[in-house]
Amino acid sequence: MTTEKPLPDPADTPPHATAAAARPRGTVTDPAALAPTWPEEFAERYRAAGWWRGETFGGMLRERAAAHPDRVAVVDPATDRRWTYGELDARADRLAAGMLARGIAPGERVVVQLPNIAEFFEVVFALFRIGALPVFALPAHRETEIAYFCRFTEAAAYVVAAEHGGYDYRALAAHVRAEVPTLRHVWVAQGDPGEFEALADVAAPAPARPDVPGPAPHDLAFLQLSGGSTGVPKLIPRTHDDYLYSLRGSNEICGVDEHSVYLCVLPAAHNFPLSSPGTLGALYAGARVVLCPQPGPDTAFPLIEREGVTLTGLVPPLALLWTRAAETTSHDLGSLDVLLVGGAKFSEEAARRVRPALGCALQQVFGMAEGLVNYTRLDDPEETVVTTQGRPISPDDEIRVVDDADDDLPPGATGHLLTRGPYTIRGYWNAPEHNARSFTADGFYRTGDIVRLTDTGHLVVEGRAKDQINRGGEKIAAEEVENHLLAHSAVHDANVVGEPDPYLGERTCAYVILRPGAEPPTALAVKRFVRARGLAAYKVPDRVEFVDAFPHTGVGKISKKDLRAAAAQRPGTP
Ligand code: OOB
Repeated sequence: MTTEKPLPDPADTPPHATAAAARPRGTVTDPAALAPTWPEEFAERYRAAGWWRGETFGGMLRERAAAHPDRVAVVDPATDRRWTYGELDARADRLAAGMLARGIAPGERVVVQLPNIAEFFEVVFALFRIGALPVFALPAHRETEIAYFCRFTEAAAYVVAAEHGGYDYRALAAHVRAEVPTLRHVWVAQGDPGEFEALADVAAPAPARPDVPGPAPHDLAFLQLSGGSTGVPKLIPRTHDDYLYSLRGSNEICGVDEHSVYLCVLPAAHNFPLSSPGTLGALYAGARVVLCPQPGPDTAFPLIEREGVTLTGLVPPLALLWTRAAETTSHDLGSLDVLLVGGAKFSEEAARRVRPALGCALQQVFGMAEGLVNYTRLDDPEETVVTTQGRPISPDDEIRVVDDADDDLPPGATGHLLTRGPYTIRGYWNAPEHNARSFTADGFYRTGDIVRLTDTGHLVVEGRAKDQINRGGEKIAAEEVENHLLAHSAVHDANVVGEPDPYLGERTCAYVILRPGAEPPTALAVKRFVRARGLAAYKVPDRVEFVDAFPHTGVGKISKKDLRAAAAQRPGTP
């Protein structure tokens, strides 16, 4: 039994811990009404199969804290803090009580943009306890993205660190608050809060429990961001039941138990380090999470040695860097049992180097924030581990490989991957038009990935049909960047494609047709223009090329295929 309950005696609850009258009486959009869900017969099947067990995140932490309050849950090396399960649980309660007192209501959205610091977990578990929904932004996001997330989700609050990586998030917050009327609070989790409220002051000063019933297991837990292929990112509604199942399944496949130590190297809010098996998988298992402030080997290797890290997850460019650095490191990496690599295609040659260099097992992971996650298994033959991207977590993950007309292809053929299952969403948040395109009538998600199934049921990713660039695991929707390029007064038309890059796998090239008669900008000026639009830096085109015309297909559409081919032949120029 894991559903949250208020304290039995309300008299024990300090006044600030109640959902006080302070909350504006404006309408709180009912999040469930905006999120398509599984038809009842599927939900029943997933419950009967034992995939959905009626747990919630708030209840999960409560249970772990009761079972082993003194075990370390989260290590934050940058600030030399070690929070036990008991402490994390109590902190989440106090923060939830403080947020309720400030009018955050169940179902409301709170944009969370934090680096890899302990407060990330305090904040998300506080929100889980209330039943308010974290919206997971990445530290790289800037004004354009954050304002959009806040506006689109009608967010009530936004949580940042004062500074990170030389960037001042308070300035970003001031900008966003001025633009988004629903945003009632900005909370600063670390550093000088400036004009905003420090998160430490939001938390109730004395032990307190949030005076709300808490969410039900089938309720939404959070909104995750899609990599996307459209002009603006789509939001992915995940429930407690479905996400917790993906954690349990991932833990089993990756051998995570209470003795594991997970190093969180990638940005904590991303679905891969969050759940595959990630920090939440580790906490589910009662294991230890170590937050890595920087992803490079210079930071990570000493932490692996000091904390006895047993597993971690990396995108391919980082895996390459680590593999190279491991050959000469003086640090003892002997505790590392498993390295998960995913987010983008890991080349076979690089995959072969992992075990000899790092002395650990490799698991490839091919996942998506929309749901489906595939892993190579720890007992798979080496050839399978280095040549495939794994097989699904669940026996109830349905996989279809189809042609352009949605007809199933014969076994082993290469085609579009469609999927449906107990932890794959049935639709994006508040996006009926996208949903009609991104899902089949019977609920399969169109992943946009081109795959082939081996006779052992493993998937090999062969390409991509979606108009997206995968820049070393960071996803860029071509249309989003094209829209920003088109805002330049000298730009007549623009197309963004991926081109091969030896380190990132792919990088971006923008083909631009200038407006006749306009003062021609330099490539650098165009990049600066995009940057100044308030976009995450990874979305700024790596290369800008001016052309007179775009190649066309037989029916007169612009041929991105030909542009990609042209870009592939001319890499190297900035
Ligand atoms: C992960 O999630 P997202 O949502 O950032 O991106 C999903 C997309 C997939 O549809 C695919 O196009 C690509 O990223 N991808 C891979 C891959 N893993 C992801 N392409 C080739 N090989 C792989 N191993 O990226 C994500 C979520 C959970 C776990 C791992 C990765």
